Amino acid sequence: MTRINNTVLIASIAALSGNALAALPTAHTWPMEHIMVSMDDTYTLHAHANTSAANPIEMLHFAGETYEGNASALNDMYYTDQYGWILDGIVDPGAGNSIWIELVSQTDGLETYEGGMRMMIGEQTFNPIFGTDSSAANWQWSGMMTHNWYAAAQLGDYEATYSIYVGDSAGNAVDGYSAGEVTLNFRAVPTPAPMALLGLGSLVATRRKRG
Ligand SMILES: [Cu+2]
Repeated sequence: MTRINNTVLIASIAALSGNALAALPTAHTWPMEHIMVSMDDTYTLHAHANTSAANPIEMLHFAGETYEGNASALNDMYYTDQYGWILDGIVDPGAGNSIWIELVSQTDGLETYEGGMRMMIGEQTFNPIFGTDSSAANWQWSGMMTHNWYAAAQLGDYEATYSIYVGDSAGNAVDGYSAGEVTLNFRAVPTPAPMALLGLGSLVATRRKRG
């Protein structure tokens, strides 16, 4: 009996992952890199990422993969969803307000699409945000861990600087709070050997850099 159950289970998983791989990008690159957003007792927001221009998040292109629906924006692009916005401690924007994140400046050619939890890629909108495709520069953050998708068509280094502020439901800054700022750094790197498809890509790339 156990044997039969296992066989059925394995067949179901194979069917599921087959569909998922055909339609949606996967969170290929690990670990998660969280942008910690906090508020101090003077109502000033802070945001911190453990990355820099010298230690950027890599954007990878996965040859042979194509994505459907809004995720097709990532087709033939170098991309990552490694960065995730997350609250650090208690952040209370006040009733009716929320945390907004607004693009201040970025390298030409960097694009952003709305993501979410990494385990729920099928639920994500992939809507263009932060000025991509003429979208608004500001984006209303739910306060839940959100891993947006960053993409670029060309190899190279990219960065984006954001203001993190308390806004009303329309995104207007609310008096009494001070904004924080953070810069995210990216590097679109050449596709490593097909091992990248097994999830070993970043390991190989790291070794090569140090070696
Ligand atoms: Cu995360």
